[in-house]
Amino acid sequence: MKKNVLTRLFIAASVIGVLLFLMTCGKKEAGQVGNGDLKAIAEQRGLTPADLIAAAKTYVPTGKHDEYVMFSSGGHSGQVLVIGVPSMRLLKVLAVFTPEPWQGWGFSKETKDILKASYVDGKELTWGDTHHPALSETNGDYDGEFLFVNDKANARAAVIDLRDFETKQILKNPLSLSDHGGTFVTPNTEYVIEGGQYAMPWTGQYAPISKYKEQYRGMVTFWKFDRKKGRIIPEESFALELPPYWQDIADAGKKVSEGWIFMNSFNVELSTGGVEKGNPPFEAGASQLDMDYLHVIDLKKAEALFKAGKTKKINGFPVLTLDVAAKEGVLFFIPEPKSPHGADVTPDGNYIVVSGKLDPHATIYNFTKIKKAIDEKNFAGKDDYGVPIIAFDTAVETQIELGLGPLHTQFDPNGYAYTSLFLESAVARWTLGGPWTEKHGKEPWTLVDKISIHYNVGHIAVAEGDNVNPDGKYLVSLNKWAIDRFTGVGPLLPQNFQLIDISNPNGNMQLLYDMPIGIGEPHYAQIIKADKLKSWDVYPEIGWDPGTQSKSKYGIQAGEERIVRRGRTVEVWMTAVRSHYTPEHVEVRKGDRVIWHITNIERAKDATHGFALPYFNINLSLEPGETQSIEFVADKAGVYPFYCSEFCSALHLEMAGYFLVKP
Ligand code: K7E
Ligand code: CUA
Repeated sequence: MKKNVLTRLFIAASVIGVLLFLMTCGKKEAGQVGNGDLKAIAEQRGLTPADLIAAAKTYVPTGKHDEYVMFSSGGHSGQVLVIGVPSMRLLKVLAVFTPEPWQGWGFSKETKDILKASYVDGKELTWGDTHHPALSETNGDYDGEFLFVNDKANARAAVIDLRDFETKQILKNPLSLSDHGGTFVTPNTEYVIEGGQYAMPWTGQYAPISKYKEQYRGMVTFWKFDRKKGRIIPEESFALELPPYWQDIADAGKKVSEGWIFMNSFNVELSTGGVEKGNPPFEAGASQLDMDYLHVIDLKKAEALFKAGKTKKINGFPVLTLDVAAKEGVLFFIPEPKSPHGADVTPDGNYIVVSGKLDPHATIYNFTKIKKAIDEKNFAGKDDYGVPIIAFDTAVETQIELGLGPLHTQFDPNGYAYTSLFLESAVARWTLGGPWTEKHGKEPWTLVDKISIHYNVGHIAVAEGDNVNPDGKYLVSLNKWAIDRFTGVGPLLPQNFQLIDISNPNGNMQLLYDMPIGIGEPHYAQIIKADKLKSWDVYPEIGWDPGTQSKSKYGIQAGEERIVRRGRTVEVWMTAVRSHYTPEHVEVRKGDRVIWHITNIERAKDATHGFALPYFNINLSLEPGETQSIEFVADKAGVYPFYCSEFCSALHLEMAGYFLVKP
């Protein structure tokens, strides 16, 4: 407390110093610029010196770009948010699991097909619950090539190509309808990890809740990623059967622990709820015991067993069953304080930080100790499913009391770790042990600072803060509650992203900015250095199919436009360029099947055209060079004006045509 007051005074004093500097030295140039006087504006708007410093640290002038880009889950929207840091400007909303009209996502045939492939038994899904975006990595560092994200609601995993920031693939998990431990990647993106959450019988099977222990199961799926193809290869992917403990967040080992996966769990009690029958509700039933199990998985061994054909096909998907995993030394458990959340591997790969939602400590496990116990078969018994248990004291390095409700941890280059404190509405900064503290001459495993946030932080994201080379500088606190931070917008409030300056290793953290998120509950985000992203300005060639990232066979050049009838099918090849479509009239007969390909033949950056067709529920976004198709039955006679839905030029309103359906 005392320390906080002192540091605040210190900050205020130094800020006033800066302001005095601004106001006195070179009065006209600094204090009085453009058509305003800084001091007068600050007074008028009630801004403190600290506010002005925060503004100066976040403001990005027009035409200048942000230093970092944050990829945040879009929560219930089923999308991903792209946000500039430190300006906290929303750059884009990437359509993933949910149809998105502006991008034509889920309206063209190509994008409909990607969504359809992820439906459960063909049943349409129109939302997603995105939790954990994961950037692709090379040697444990973000490489800016791909992004992955999971949908907790239906256990799906998506691949986004960061050359055009579009979703390329969505996979339905074949085993479960529930995931949470995903997506996370291995240090060279060999595998995309998708762990389950709520145990259930394998998808499509029924088992009464009384058979929970025998027939309900958890799982973790290892999706094999092919970087060249930019796709997950389901045929080279496999899963691991897990006991019906509710598996939670996972992380891939790195450096010394590369090849290992760490995943926590809750409900080792095997509580099955049923409060209406007089049973303890889940919240109590799943918190009876003092310990749950940290899952430690030898991925290399699991992969070898899969390749050796030791898996069993379940729902057509290869699964390494529990008995094989336990017998062959693929899976190990270590007790962790009850109801844990977060399993974060330190940048050096040697420690795994697990927080206890109901425990004020972060527990730090030492991978070297875990590995030694496994090598020496130093086990403290087995669980009911035959999985070897490593004793808590054998594996733990230390525990640090951080505050109330610790959840997730990230790192910086100065040897600090940062942990969100949900119940306390704060972020804690503490020192790592080992070589980190030796290098920086600090007291190891010590809480050094805390900053209040508003309110109830879930995940935090530090710039490059979960890879092997954290950048630090900025931390974004992804807060669940906003309460009084914004103008009232009804009882459903936006969530609050708070930008925090963590750049001074010897000073305090400083709150810089609030960004409301009005699109769902974003859980996790990753922040990458902007210059690592190599996005395309326009598609490489005219007639490009983003679905395959290659030339579409339906792409055409100017002059190749045509309408061809084959029986009851009419196929249209159309071009779009400022400011007309060719052809402008398309006439069919009622009942015809219409297949319509449109190519934007522009080469100028940002020269996007739309294609809106009433009644048939179609809107496309055609970026320069792109070809997209639509397919529908002209089931109603009439005249349908179509138009360009992107304001592309002075004569944009004239970019239109008539679709005529003869009775
Ligand atoms: Cu919200 Cu990572 Cu899904 Cu924690 S999770 S907060
Ligand atoms: Cu093309 Cu407006």
